[in-house]
Amino acid sequence: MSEPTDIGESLAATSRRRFLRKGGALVGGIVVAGGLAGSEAAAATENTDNLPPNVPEWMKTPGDPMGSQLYGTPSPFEKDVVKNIPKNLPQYLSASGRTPLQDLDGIITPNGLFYERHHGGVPAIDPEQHRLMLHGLVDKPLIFTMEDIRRFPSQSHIYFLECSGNPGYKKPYGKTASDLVGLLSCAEWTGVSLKLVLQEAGLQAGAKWVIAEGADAAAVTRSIPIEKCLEDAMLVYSQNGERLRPQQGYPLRLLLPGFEGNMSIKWLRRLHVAAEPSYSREETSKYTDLMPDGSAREFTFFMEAKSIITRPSGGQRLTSPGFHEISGIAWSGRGKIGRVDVSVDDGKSWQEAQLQEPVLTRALTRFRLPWHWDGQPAVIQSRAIDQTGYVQPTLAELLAVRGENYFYHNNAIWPWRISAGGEVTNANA
Ligand SMILES: Nc1nc2c(c(=O)[nH]1)N[C@H]1C(S)=C(S)[C@@H](COP(=O)(O)O)O[C@H]1N2
Ligand SMILES: [Mo]
Repeated sequence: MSEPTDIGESLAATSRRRFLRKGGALVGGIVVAGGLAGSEAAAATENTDNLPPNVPEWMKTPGDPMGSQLYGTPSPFEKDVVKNIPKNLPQYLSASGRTPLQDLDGIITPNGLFYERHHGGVPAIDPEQHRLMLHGLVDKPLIFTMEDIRRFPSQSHIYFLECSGNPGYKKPYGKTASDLVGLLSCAEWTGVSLKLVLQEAGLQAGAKWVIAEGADAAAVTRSIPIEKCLEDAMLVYSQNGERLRPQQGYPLRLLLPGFEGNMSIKWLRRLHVAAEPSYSREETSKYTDLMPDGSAREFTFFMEAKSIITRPSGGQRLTSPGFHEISGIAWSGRGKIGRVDVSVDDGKSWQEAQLQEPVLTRALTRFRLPWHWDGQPAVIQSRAIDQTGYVQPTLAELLAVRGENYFYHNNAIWPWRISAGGEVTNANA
């Protein structure tokens, strides 16, 4: 490792300079030298009144009183951490807003930053007037109020949700991790096991599909195989502890862990148990992949293993050579992430990243790799391997199989290019 060994010299250069301490693994802050932390250069451009050894402004008077905010919001200094609504796409009724993945830590998406994707706007539903109808091949057709749903035994699980149009382009445009894969979020969901609700109505012989319909203007409809309904499907009313946001399906949504996002019907109003799928718009004209031989992949369901480095990532900048933690997220609709490999040399060699425990099934998994950047141009990327042994493909590998027509289900590796100046950009763009 090359690093400044003379701390005095490093400080003289600039008080803001980060350095590695010899033998230590951490990035140092500012060492207090002679009671004065700011160099002349820094003092010229920055207000140092609030820096040590001074007592900062915010310690001199009491802070805001309790009750000034009845629902907490982030610090005003975090005002740029917001949903990413692409301006190059028409954003009207069929719209999407992406999670700013590059600004988040851990695996849980705050509710205000959860991605949103809707085909007919966000309906304003009064929960008192909302009903879920369950009919078709059942012994006892039922209509539930929200109160009825909440009387069932509840359960909570952490699962990711990803749109199959994430990013929805074969050539990845976009600058940031959010531009590329921001139609992805992860939350703790609370609700009822769909299996339990189906058992309440009693499934009849021949029940092979459950057709779910939303109460929005688009009446988004998808057919779900009965096996999934009896496995881990949930009827969800809460997200990260509070009731669903209107954008996420308030007051009730379906959640199909690991399946493509459009099947997790929001504003859920109807479950029709049937022998055949409905062949709705969302499973025929949309969300199918036209293959080179002219056939179409339909009912693909599972989101295959995928990962992305979120730090450092597009739009960010490495301020100086030295220690940088490479950190990102990995996920698989098939189950748990088994391993994540990271390459810092344009794919020539790979190192195994550390996975944050606990690794959860069908949830995001945070991975990390300590890295020493030598200040030279570099290409960094991650590759997820899930518990089934499936390996996340490169874009070239994916294109070779899927051809030029495909749009959905793009789970390719996204490399980032780092320039000598530390700028991070999309290496595929
Ligand atoms: N009723 C209804 N359900 C819906 C949609 C919709 O437009 N209407 N959009 C689907 C799509 S395409 C996705 S990716 C997910 C998005 O869920 P989110 O907005 O909570 O992130 O919801 C799905 N469920
Ligand atoms: Mo979607």
